Amino acid sequence: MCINCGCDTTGQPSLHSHDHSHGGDSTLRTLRIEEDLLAKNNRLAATNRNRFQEYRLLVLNLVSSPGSGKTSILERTLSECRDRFSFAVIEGDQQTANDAERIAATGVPVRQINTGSGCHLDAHMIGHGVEEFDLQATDILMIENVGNLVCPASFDLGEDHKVAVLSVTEGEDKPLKYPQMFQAADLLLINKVDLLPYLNFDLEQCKAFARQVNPQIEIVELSCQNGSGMSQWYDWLACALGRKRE
Ligand SMILES: Nc1nc2c(ncn2[C@@H]2O[C@H](COP(=O)(O)OP(=O)(O)OP(=O)(O)O)[C@@H](O)[C@H]2O)c(=O)[nH]1
Ligand SMILES: [Mg+2]
Repeated sequence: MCINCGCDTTGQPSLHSHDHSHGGDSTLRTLRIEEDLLAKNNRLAATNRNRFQEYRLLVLNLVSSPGSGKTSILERTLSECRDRFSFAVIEGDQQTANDAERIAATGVPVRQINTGSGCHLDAHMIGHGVEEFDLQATDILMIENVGNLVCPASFDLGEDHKVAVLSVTEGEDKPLKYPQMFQAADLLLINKVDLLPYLNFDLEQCKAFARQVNPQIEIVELSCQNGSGMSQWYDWLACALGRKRE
């Protein structure tokens, strides 16, 4: 169990061999604290969701391991879609404002949240994170979560969709190894496909693994380096916003 964030809250406590006592009901207490933590987050996420609904704002939570290309995808998307949609961005990282600076260079309003030792964004952070945005004038709020394929899966931020990003340098088995994240996502962006000629990455196998853990997941292959597949992603954004505004 992660002591930073209380993740693994929905699963069973991990088993280990016992030649010692746990001193009463400490495992039970740990589970209760985790349940309280998630219940509180879920309440705040519901408040966020109601607020976003008032503005019919499409909210996406981008989740992935570090370096899969979340910020690069956002940079290209914001630059190429500035005439189609108005955006705001929240950047989550443990430290630095590097990603917020990259987004600010596109001219889109951005807020950096540093989580310190924390390994995910939570609903409370997002509630405060949007305070300075003009939500009335915004179509799509992009939230780039902390790079981590585990903990962000458990924390609802009030988003409409989690969008998982997996780059081809990470190996095609990641959906099987980290199923919670791929089960929680509605869309999988497979990024860096420009690198496929140099790798032993089995794209079809990766897609099959993703569908094995989540048969409903939509998949877009793209490269934000050479632009291939980006228009499919933009079409997905337009559809998702359209559904939100129906
Ligand atoms: N070849 C190639 N490189 C890419 C692509 N997308 C991103 N990169 C590179 O991958 C590295 C990481 O990209 P970022 O956009 O910073 O990744 P990130 O997911 O935002 O990283 P964290 O915020 O640290 O989790 C950078 O060196 C990018 O230039 C791509 O489509 N193709
Ligand atoms: Mg980033």
